Amino acid sequence: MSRAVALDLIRRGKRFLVTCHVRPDSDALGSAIGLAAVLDAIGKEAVVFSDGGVPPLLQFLEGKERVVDRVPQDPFDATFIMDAAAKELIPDLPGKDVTGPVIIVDHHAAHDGFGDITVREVDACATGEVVLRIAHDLGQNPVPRPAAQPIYAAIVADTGGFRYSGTKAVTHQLAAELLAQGVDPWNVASNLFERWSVARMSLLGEVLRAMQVEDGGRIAIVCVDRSMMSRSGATDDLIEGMVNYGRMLDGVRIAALLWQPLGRDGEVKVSLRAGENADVSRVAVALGGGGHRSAAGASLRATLDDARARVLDAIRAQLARP
Ligand SMILES: [Mn+2]
Repeated sequence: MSRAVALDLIRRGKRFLVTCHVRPDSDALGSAIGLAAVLDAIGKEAVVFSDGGVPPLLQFLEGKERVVDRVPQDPFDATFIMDAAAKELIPDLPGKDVTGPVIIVDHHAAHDGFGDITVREVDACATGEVVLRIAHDLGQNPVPRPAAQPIYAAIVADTGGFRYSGTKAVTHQLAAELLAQGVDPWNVASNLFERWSVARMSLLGEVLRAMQVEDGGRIAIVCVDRSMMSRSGATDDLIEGMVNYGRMLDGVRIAALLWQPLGRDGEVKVSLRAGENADVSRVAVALGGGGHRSAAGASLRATLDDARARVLDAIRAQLARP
């Protein structure tokens, strides 16, 4: 329904701004570049804007050259914001006189409710899949070649390489369409899941050494202090995803990773992951944060030791629920 409204705006308009949430991941920026390539193919003009440009880890995306880090000040017929479920993740944009109506394109279940039009399709495994639906509606089937690689990267990233439960038969059908366009799957997969820096690998070593299991192996918890960060030479962004290693342990129902962000004294960030049949969103809410059933987080004002005790209490309370 909202997709129909967005399609109508596309058909009637000529010039579009396409952006995504700040600190973009592959789904966010891949979807933005992919949508812009679809708009090119139907004779529209599209500018891709990313706050801070293209992050180092996303330099492999084809079409990254078109990404600008400043919004042109002349008017657009509409602005698309890809993969943005929370208001605070929206980049700073000029006024409506420049952006035109703002269209949110997303697949997250939880949504703050902002933007003039929302194309939120929660049955899609990635925002990239929503872009493919838009492309097909616009008669671009198969999707044009320049859109294929960034959309493939979006889907592979958000399904964890076709592993998460959001992976459906249609996911593989769409992947087949993209590979048939000439996308190199190993180039995308190696850029998404390998090519680690020495600092990131060293940080993983610190995380694995510091990991502790509690409650007969049902909880894995690791505290990362600043000395571990500096020993490994890692920057804070490299902590992303490290909590997953706790969940890999057989028998672990909830994994937690606690760390101290640089320059924010007294603050502890908490990342939570749930195995099957566990729910970390309620643990996060109990700690003043939020998120999804399988992935959530919170931020505490505490020492690392106190934060660890509070997190363990909240996890135990959740696991004790019937
Ligand atoms: Mn996504």
